[in-house]
Amino acid sequence: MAFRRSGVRAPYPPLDVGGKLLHKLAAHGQQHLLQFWDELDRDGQESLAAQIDRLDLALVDRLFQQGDVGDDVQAILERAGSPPAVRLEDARQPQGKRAAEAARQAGRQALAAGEVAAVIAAGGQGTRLGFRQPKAMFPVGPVSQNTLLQILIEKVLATGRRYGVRVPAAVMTSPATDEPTTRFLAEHNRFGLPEDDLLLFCQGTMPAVDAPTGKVLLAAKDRIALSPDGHGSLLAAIARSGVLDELERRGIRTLYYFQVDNLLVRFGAAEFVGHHRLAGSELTTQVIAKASPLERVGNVVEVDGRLRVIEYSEFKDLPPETAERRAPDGSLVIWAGSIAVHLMEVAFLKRMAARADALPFHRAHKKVPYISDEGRLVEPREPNALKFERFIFDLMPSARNAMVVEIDRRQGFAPLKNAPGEPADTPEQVREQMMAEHRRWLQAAGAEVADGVKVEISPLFALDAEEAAGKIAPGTRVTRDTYFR
Ligand code: UD2
Repeated sequence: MAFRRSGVRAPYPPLDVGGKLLHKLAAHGQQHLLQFWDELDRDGQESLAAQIDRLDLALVDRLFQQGDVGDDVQAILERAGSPPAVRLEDARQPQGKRAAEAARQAGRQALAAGEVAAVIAAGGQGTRLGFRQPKAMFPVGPVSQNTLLQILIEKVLATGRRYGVRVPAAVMTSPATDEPTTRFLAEHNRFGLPEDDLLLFCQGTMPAVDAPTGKVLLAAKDRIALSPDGHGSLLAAIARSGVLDELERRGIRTLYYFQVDNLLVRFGAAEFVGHHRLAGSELTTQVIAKASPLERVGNVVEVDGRLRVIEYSEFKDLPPETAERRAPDGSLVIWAGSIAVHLMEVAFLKRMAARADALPFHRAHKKVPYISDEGRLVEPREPNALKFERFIFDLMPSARNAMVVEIDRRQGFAPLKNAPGEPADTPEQVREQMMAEHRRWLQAAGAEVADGVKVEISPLFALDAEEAAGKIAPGTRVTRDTYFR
C-alpha cells in the first residue's frame, strides 16, 4: 500500500484496524500519522494504533486553533498587587510571634491527627541535567550520594515518626518515568516506607504539534511525539487513579505537594500547615522573597481579589519596569517567588477534578525532534513545535482564602534543574546549599565543623535545626566528611 505523504489520498491501511483509525484521524486532518503504516511490523502497527486510539484530537484541534489567546500579561501585571501573606519579618513582631506559635500548634495537631499526606511530582526526566533517567533517581546527597527520591521519601517517613502516625506519600510519575521509578522504589524497599503508604500514579501526556500547521508530530514511524502535559496533570490523574479517594478514606484532609527537584524542601513544616488551616485556606503556597525582580521562578500575585501565578517566562517580552514596580514604602510589589510547594485541601481537589475546565492549557514553543514526510529524523535547531501543558498552580484563583507563606530560601529551596557547569541550579550548587544549611544546624547545636569538611544530615537523623540540636552534644567537633544518620 502506498500511503506515504500527508495529503495523499487513498489507498489506506486495511479496514480492520487502519480504517477505523483513519476515520478518526481524517475528521481532524491528521491522516499523516499513518503514512508509514506499511513499513511497520505487527507490533509497530498495534502500538501506533493504541496511541492514536488514546489521542483526544478534538482537544488538540481546539488548543491549536484557539491560538495564543493567553491573557494580556502586561495589563494583568499593572493591576496585580502583592498576595495576602505571612511574611518572615512578621515573626519579629509580638503579634506575629503569637500567630506563628498558634500556627505551629495547629499544624502539629493536623500532622499528629494523620491528616496530611505528601504528594511528589516526579514526572520529569533528567534531560536538562544531562541525566538519562528519571530526575528522581539523580544521586545528589553530598556525602551519602543518596538520590533525590530517597532523601525526599525519608523526609516523609521522618515526619510520620515524629508525630507517631503513618504519612502516605503519593508519587506522580509520567509514562517515561513510571516503570524505572516503580522498579527503583521496589528494589530499595521503598526506602523504608510501608507498602500501603506509597501510592504511585501516572500522569497523562499530550502530543506535540507542528507549530505552523497543527499536525501531530511523529517521534518515530510507530510513535507519536508525546510528552508529559505539565504538573497540572496531577488533578485529573490523582482523581482518575483512585488515589485521591484512597487518601480521603484514610482521613487525609490536606495534601502537601512538592516537586522532586527541590532537595531542601521542608516537608511537614508545622507552622506552614497551621497557617493554612487557621486561615481556612484551600490552597496555600510557600514562597521566597525573590532575589531579583526577574528571578526564574513563578510570581504569586493578587489580581482582582484572586491569587495567581505569572511565570518568569511571561516577563520576557515585557519592559523590565513591569516586574520592578514598587509600593510607596519602596518594597517590590511582585516579590513572592513560587517554589512550587503547595498545601491543597482534598475536598477542594475533588471539587476541581469534577470540572473539565478547572485548569487551562498553556502553549509552549519548543524544539521537538520529528520524522519528516520523507521518513527522516529531523533535529530542529529552532523551536518548531507547540506543546500543551497544565500547571497545578492555576488552581489558585479557584481556591477560597488562598494565601502565601514566606520562608527563608536557604531553609527550603534548592532546585536541581541544570547540568554541571551551568550558571545556576546545578548538582554542585544544590549540594553546597544542602551542606551550608546542615552546617548551620550543627553550629546552632554548638558543634564545631572544620573548614572544608562536608556534612550531610539524613532526614531520619533530623528534619530541622531544633531536632539536630537535641541530638548533637555542644562542643562536638566534626573534622572529616560526615553523614549523620
Ligand atoms: C517550576 C515552576 C516555577 C518555579 C520553579 C521552582 C512551572 C511552570 N514553573 O519551573 O514557577 O516554581 O519550578 O523550582 O511549574 N513535573 C512533572 N510533570 C510534568 C512537568 C513537571 O512531574 O509534566 C515535575 C518535574 O519532575 C519537575 C518539576 O515538576 O521536578 C518542575 O518542572 P520544570 O522543571 O519543568 O519547571 P521549571 O523549572 O520551569
